[in-house]
Amino acid sequence: MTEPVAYSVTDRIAVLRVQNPPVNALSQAVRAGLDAGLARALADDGADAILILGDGRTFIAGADISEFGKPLAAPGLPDVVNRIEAAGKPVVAALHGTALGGGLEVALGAHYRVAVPGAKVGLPEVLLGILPGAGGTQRTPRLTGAEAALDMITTGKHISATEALRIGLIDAIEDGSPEEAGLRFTRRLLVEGAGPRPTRGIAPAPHDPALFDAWRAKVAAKTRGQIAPVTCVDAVEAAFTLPFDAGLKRERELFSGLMASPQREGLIHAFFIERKVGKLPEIAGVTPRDVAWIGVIGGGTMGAGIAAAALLNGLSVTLVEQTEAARGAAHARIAGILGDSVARGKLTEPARDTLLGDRLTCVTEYAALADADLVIEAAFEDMAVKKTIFTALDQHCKPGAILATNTSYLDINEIAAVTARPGDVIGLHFFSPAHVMRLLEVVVAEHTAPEVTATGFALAKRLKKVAVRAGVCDGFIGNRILASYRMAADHMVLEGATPYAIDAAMVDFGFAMGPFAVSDLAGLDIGWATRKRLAPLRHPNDRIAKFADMMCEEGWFGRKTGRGFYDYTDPKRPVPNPQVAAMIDADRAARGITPRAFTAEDIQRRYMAAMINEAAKVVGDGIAARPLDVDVTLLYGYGFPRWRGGPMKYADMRGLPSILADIEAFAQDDPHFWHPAPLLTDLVARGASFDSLNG
Ligand code: T1G
Repeated sequence: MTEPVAYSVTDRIAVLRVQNPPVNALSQAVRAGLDAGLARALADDGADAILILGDGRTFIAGADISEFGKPLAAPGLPDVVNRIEAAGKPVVAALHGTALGGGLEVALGAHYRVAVPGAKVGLPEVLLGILPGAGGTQRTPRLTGAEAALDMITTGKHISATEALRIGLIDAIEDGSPEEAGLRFTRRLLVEGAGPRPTRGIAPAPHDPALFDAWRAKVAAKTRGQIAPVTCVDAVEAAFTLPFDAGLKRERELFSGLMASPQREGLIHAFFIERKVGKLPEIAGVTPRDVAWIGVIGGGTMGAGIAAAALLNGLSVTLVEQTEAARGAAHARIAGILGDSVARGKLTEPARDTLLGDRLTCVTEYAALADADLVIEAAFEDMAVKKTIFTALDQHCKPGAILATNTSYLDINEIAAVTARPGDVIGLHFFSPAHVMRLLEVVVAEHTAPEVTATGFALAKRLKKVAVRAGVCDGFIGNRILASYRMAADHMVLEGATPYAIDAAMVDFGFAMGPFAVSDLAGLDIGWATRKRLAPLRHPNDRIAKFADMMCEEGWFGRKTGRGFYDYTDPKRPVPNPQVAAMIDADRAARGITPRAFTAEDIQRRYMAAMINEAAKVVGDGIAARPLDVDVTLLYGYGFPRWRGGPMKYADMRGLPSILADIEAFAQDDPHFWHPAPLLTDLVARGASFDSLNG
């Protein structure tokens, strides 16, 4: 076994090389190794300086997150960093890859920092619901001043070596390997006779309380509902109000408080499931097919968004539309999206021109797709339309080309059956706007080959999306669960809650938007079409709200028509549409309902019960492989608050018996809608959690 920290001496410089793949996380063994290496270097008469660097792809990416929640094994990181800082010989950290969290804190304990050009640094603890707990909140502002430190620590963003140099966080950027760069820099220090330079010795700027109040207000508004970001401001402020050691103590207290919070638990869950979601036995070791050139059928909002996402990530695109006019409109739509990227500084004008000129072709002939590696159909949601398209694709596309549909609910098995290659057919369900939303449901049909599924996941990675495996059913994972909690929201309106109270309660819960505001944004005509489509399949006892139909009959389709549940006369400040209440009243009256009051808690409990119950059915039916697939879907596609970890994690943390009790109580009033999911009942009976099924 390799040692976690290797020791060697070159040119009278002791090199401590951290070797803990894949990211050199600061496990107990690495902390102990750094401590031992430091002691050895200090006692080594052959070493005049000490260089810390990381082996492999990165410097140290932070504390070992998998140790969180377990008892802390000595030595603690703050002590290790303090001992590095107290060293009597100059200590240099040579950074490459990503020096993050505790990794950067080790570097801040060192007396000098040099980075190779591509290196990035950051203090991303806030994204895990905590704060830098090994001196980062005290040392960073001593080097960079308050503003830059607050910006890094409250956002968790990674910054480039150039930016780190500009703000004073590092001392130099040097070419070469981290070892070459580090040795060259350290040799120079020794020649200059530079000695230890502890960061704690730097006097912070005078305290400006107004600055911190302003940051607290700004951060609270931006990260509504979260406790870590504002606590980060408090910790940084301590660097300006307390002596160094007292500041460290304050940081530790605030850190421990956050470590114990449920938000930390939710965020760490989110971190790990995001990495686990693509690990599926069916594609383990399966080599994906090469995809360099994709075809897109349909240049509407969805098709254009998919094409733009592909172009922005290095793929060539051929888009097929039906008419010359539609072809031109599609090209203009894609050009518009790429133009936005230029405006936001994400793309240069020449790069955009190359993409539009050389990488994108918009045509009206399927024959142009003969050499495409993968085609994504994003046409009108109608089975007959899809069948016609897939028949044509099957004729025109080369053998081995993957034929994907972006349908959001249609039966992909039925679509695949019109081709002679059902093994090559798959669902790739993007979310609108497709170049922005990170979620991709990879819908695996009955005959989809594992290689094709693996290609779906590889494509998602290429497009910087998070892919979730879903099975075929109406709505797959996300929209099927949405249909259920959306229905529960409509029922609450029929019984007496206002759409606005429901939206407010769910925003208060942590959602980015409430369900009615979301419907307005998506377009009320979408729900209307769904209700019409499903009408023949409904049971007579289904309670389908009529008020939304009445609104659509008025031509109110939400934001795009200026009116829906809200009035968008001032698009920045929507207000409740005053005419909606009368429609809801009419719907209630027709059903003989006397409205009753709902508290925010009533709303949240019922909404979450519907979501969790349907999610448990989705897992039980095998549509989602594991509860974590539901969590990732809701986090990345439906605005679920990340700090709650996802609906299944939320259910586990609240306790499954409590969720089941709510569902059973609702079933007393409405036995037609509420049926406890067998999986949930089973887990409660066994005293088990959803997480126990995550593997
Ligand atoms: N601890 C444990 N495992 C980690 C890890 C970590 N810090 N970082 C990554 N991994 C695992 C990850 O689960 C995956 O495992 C593999 O490494 C590759 O990761 C005291 C308290 C470094 C930018 O928040 O941002 O320091 O799936 O797939 O895309 O103040 O990982 O292969 O089994 O993400 O190249 C602060 C978190 C900790 C950094 C690399 N640090 N990591 O991205 O690979 S808190 C972080 C990342 C702290 C101190 C505090 C990224 C990355 P597996 P990957 P990548």
